[in-house]
Amino acid sequence: MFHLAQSLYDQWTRQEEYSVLILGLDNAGKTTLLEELKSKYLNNYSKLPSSRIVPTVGQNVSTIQIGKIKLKFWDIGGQDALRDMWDEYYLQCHAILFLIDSCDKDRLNECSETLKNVISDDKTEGLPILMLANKQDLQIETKMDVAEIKEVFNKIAVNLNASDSTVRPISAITGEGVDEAIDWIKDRVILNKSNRPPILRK
Ligand code: G3D
Ligand code: MG
Repeated sequence: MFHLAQSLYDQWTRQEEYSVLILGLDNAGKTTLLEELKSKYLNNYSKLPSSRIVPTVGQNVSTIQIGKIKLKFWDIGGQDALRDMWDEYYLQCHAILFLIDSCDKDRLNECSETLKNVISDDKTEGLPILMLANKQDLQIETKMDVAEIKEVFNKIAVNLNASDSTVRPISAITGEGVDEAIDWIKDRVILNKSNRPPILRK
């Protein structure tokens, strides 16, 4: 009897944990975004100054609590050599955040080809994909606005039949757009949980 009560109690108190991959070319702002998430959603976390954010080798992982669920973010590095390892994470994740540097027109083609590779991999089929037009705070002539970025990236997602995706503006440095991005991800992983069930944590 005690065991039954204990197991029911365990089930009630367990929390759903969903993993979110943060992908994008090197320099897109992935690690800066993770720092912003930590400082916004973790108690007593002081953000690293941007001078201390170095190119990511290996992975940065952080888990935040949003309402009743946990979101575990994985920043796994975007340099060319590291991109080959992304697919090892696809089957374990529940959503993808794909960061685009809105000020780097020169690498737009490389960036869109990279997104195509992500979406056309069978292992990402059905995953919610949130494309973030980052660095919107910068006031420089070469900055692409969200409409321009949507024009390129929405088309890719639609052509490749990504089942649930959108493009949103963001600034990982000022934090603008971050809450809305997290809300989108939270709603989508819950909607998709029969396809990708969460991990239950105590
Ligand atoms: P990565 O992890 O995707 O490789 P980083 O990218 O987080 O290391 O960021 C790369 C550079 O872009 C950093 O500048 C960082 O401060 C800057 N950056 C990231 N997000 C934003 C943003 O939203 N706005 C602005 N203005 N800059 C951003 P440095 O100069 O340190 O290389
Ligand atoms: Mg990094």
